[in-house]
Amino acid sequence: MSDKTGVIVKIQRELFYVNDGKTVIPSKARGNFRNKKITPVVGDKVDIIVENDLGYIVNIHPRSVLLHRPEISNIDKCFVLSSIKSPNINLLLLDKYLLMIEKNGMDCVIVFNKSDLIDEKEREFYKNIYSNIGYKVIFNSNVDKNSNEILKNEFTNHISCVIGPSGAGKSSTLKKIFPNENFVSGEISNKTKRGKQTTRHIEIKMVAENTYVLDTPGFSSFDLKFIEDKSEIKDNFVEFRKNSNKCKFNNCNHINEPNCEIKRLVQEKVISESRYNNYLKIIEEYESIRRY
Ligand SMILES: Nc1nc2c(ncn2[C@@H]2O[C@H](COP(=O)(O)OP(=O)(O)OP(=O)(O)O)[C@@H](O)[C@H]2O)c(=O)[nH]1
Ligand SMILES: [Mg+2]
Ligand SMILES: [Zn+2]
Repeated sequence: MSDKTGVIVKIQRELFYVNDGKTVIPSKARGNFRNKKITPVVGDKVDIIVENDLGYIVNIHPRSVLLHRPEISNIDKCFVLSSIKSPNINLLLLDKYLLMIEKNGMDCVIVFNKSDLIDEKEREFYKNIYSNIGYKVIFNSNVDKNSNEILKNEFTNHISCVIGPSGAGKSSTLKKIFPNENFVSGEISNKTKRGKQTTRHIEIKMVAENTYVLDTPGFSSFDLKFIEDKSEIKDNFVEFRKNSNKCKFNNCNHINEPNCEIKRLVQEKVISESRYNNYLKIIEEYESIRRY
C-alpha cells in the first residue's frame, strides 16, 4: 500500500487513469468520497492509495477551471477549432465557446481549419471579426505538406484542450503536429468500412516536456448551463466589456436601452453585426432556459 498524487488523464469503463509522472495507475473512486457527490473528471489532480496495482482516489485537489461538455478541469488554454467550409462554420457556436473561455479566464486561440477550401476573401472576413477584438487567429490546413509550426508553438508549456464542432479536423490537426501520438481522426477505416470514426473518449497526452494536450469530441450544440448570472454574458463579450463604460446606463444590457454605445458601434460597423446578433441569441436562449 502506498500514497501517490497524480493527474487523471483518462476515464474509461468506470476507471480513472492517474498519471503520477512515472506510470499510469487505473483507479477507483472510494465510496465515502463518492458520497460527497463530486465526480472526478479528466484533468483533476488527485491523491490515491495504491493496493495491488489498483488505485483508490481519496482526495481531489481544488480545481482552477471546470468545464462542462466535455467535463474537464485545470486546463489553462483552449483552442477553438472550426472549419469555414465542410462543415460550414457555425459562428453562434463559436461565440458560445468564446463566452465559456472568457468566463473561465483561459487563454484562447481561434483556429480556422481546412483553409485549403476557402479563398482569400473569406479568410479576411472571418479573420477580421475575431482579430479586431483581440483574439489570436491562426489558419491551418492539414493538406499542406509541412506541419504548422506557428500553431504548434502555441501549445508549448500549456495544458491545452482543442474544442470545436465534429468533423472540423481537431484530431487530424493534432495528429499532424504531434505525429508520435495516436489521435484518432475521422478517416473511413479500410478494415471495417464502418464509416467515419469520431473521437469518443478523452485523454490528456503529454506531447513534449511540460506540454499536455487534450483532444475532445465535437458537439453540434452547446448549452448555457455554465452561465450563473445573465450579466456574465455581456461581461464576457470582450468588445462589449471594453466599450460599455460609454453607455448611458452603467448596467446597460445593450438591447433596448437608449444611448447605448454598443448599439452605436454596431451601427458604425466597429462592432461586428454577427457578434452582436449572436449576443442577442445567447441572451434569448439564456432567458428561455431560465423560465423552466
Ligand atoms: N480539406 C481538408 N480536410 C481536412 C483537414 N483537416 C481534416 N480534414 C478532414 O476532415 C475530416 C474530419 O476530421 P477529424 O480530424 O476526424 O475531425 P474532428 O474535429 O476530430 O471530429 P470529431 O472527432 O468527430 O469531433 C476528415 O475526413 C479529415 O481528413 C484540412 O485541413 N483540409
Ligand atoms: Mg476527433
Ligand atoms: Zn449599452
